Amino acid sequence: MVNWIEVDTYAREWIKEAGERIRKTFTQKLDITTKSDKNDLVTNVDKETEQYFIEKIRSTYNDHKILGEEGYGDKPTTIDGIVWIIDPIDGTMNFVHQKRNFMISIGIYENGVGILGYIYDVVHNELFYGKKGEGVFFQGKPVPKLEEVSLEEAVLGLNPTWVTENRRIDYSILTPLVKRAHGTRSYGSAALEIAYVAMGWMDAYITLRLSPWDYAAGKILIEELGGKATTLSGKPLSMLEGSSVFISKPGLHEELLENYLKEFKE
Ligand code: 2AM
Ligand code: CA
Ligand code: CA
Ligand code: CA
Repeated sequence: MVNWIEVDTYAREWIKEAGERIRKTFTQKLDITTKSDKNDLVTNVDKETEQYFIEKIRSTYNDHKILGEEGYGDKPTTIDGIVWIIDPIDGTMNFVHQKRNFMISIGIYENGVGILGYIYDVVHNELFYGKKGEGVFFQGKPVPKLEEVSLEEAVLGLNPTWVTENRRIDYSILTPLVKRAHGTRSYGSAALEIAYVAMGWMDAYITLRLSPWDYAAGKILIEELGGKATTLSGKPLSMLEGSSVFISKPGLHEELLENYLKEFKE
């Protein structure tokens, strides 16, 4: 039997300490490199933070597996057992340019089921936390369930580049969606945007390509609150490979899938 209370206690302690370490780097010079393209950055702090978590987890739970963005984990090929899915800094572009609007994101899964989710706003020292069957909490206070909303009343999170010409989706599909929505926002951190939907600060989040560490924690929070977390064509999200991501309040999810997104090809 897994002692989830103990796992939760450790996870919080490590997230807090990792956050303190990241805040201390604000006055230091960063070592920045690019990955797949010019928008895809990684710094020494991303790598050191992931290594910090891995060392803590391995020395405490040697039977747990770790999937981390920067590749220092186990690169699991199945989702069996306990798997920690870690994004040490979600929103690295924001970390580099703004020193704000970035998150530590950790989802802990048991045989593919999300049990504990943490999205930690390092700069504000604020934790969005969810536990399967026990609810979602922001700064320790319970977060209400998500309620239905129409597109006209909704604020959508999406990246403006998807509404220009791009290879993944015809902008003629997204343009009317943007026009009908009450408003759109783009924060540049998937974990932050999913946490904001959980809080009701936005109503949906749409993005064309993410990896499991970007949404592993957020999916737990959203589903615990009665929201939906799927691909843009409505399929389940995988914790082993990436896809498009569509996070939404109930009702709005069905409306957008039916009227705008269901033709999306992965
Ligand atoms: P990251 O900062 O951890 O890389 C906006 O860029 C959001 O998309 C961030 O949450 C970012 O996570 C994520 N993302 C996923 N794949 C990306 C890529 N190839 N380039 C830039 N951002 C990416
Ligand atoms: Ca990255
Ligand atoms: Ca990320
Ligand atoms: Ca990252």
